Amino acid sequence: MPATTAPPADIRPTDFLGIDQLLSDEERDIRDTVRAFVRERVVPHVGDWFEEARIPLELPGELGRLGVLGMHLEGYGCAGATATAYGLACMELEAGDSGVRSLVSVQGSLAMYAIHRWGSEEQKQEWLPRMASGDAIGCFGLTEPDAGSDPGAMRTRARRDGDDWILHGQKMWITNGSIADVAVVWARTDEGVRGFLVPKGTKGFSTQDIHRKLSLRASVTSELLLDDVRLPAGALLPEATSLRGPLSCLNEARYGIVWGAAGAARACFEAALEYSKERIAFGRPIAATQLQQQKLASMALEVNRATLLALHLGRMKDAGRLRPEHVSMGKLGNVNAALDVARTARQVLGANGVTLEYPVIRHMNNLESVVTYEGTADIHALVVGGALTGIQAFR
Ligand code: TGC
Ligand code: FAD
Repeated sequence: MPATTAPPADIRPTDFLGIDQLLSDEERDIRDTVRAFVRERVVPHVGDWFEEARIPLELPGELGRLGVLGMHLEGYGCAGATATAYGLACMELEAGDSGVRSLVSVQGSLAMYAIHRWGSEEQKQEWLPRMASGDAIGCFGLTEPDAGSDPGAMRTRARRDGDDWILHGQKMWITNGSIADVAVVWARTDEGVRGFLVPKGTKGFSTQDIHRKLSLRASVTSELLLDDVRLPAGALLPEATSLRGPLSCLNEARYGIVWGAAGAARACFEAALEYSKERIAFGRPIAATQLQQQKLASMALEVNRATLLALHLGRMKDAGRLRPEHVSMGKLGNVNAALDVARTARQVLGANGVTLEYPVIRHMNNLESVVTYEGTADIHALVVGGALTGIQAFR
């Protein structure tokens, strides 16, 4: 048997660099509260939800009581927490499952943020308190079958008809679509891209769930069909008048993903570390082999690096210095890192790594959606490349 030594007293394998010490007491409290919720309410069940391709409908209410829905927004029943605290919550939620973090991101950073930032006072009063408590669910319809990375190519159109608007088109890949009480729908108009609030049950508005996903299965993904939907003037988000409206919401959600990806990576690393110490091959724990230690060291490095990057962006956001290009670098770096960690961890688990008995392949598959939605890795590389060179390479 190989010689063993106790780890140095001031090194914790699950927080190698002591990043915990960079958080305030209040931030640690929020993080620990969300972590306890995830351990009790998500981790024991999420393998089944993933297998059954469902998310329990009680969960939004529970997340509302936990205080994480729109937690970084001010007023209207929202907690008004710091960006860093919100990020820590996203990290813990995604350590459970990307689908649960997605539910919270779409609700708080996309649908609620759109109303909070671009809506009228009446719209805020009507929707935000109910959305913060989880009594009403929102979704965010930007992507279309032929307009994903390039939302400016959208075909969904809204035209004025007297005081009303008539909305026609189709949205695709919409998280929470069929369970949403209100859809924030972006459409082309004669006045530029505008946003509309479409309540569930509005005549001409229907949804169709997308099935057979092998990623983000504990999350509802739908198509939204808008067949000459008549909406009153009060459904228009009055303050958003161009693509800047929806893109500003994406900054918020992408910021949460920077943290969330670090959480998914951490969960995979911890599963691999534990497994490697217990699994015996050739008469010794696989953790005693140089090849597995190299994998563990590289995963620990990526998890610590991703967490530090997320925390740095959080501090920048709280100081009002965070630009969309910074968020792009964070999303690009942390999701790619999380994918690397998940794939490495899956190998450490051998055959057990391909089952839902362990969290790793679930995270690995989920991260294929995370690297695609909210701007693909290519798109974020081009945003960073544009900022570095001053040359836009999209077109
Ligand atoms: P471009 O001409 O550059 O800009 C149009 C207007 O938007 C402004 N702008 C931004 N504003 C705020 N934040 C940003 N990140 C912004 N980027 C651009 C820009 O200043 C301009 O404003 P104005 O006032 O002059 O009109 O736009 P473009 O058509 O060239 O596109 C740029 C590009 C490619 C970066 C953008 O289209 C993009 O980000 N594409 C990716 C699309 C995307 O991320 N879709 C996500 C859909 S939602 C989703 O995936 C939810 S996943 C659910 C979950 O989290 O679970
Ligand atoms: P495309 O844009 O067709 O891209 C295909 C490939 O081409 C990608 O690899 C891309 O990087 C590459 N590419 C595109 N343009 C360029 C370029 N200029 N240079 C180099 N390469 C390029 N959308 C919403 O609006 N709301 C939601 O709630 C939502 N939830 C989602 C949930 C899930 C599970 C998934 C998978 C997607 C969701 N989306 C949602 C959609 C998501 O935002 C889009 O899938 C994403 O923006 C990419 O668009 P696309 O799939 O059409 O890919």
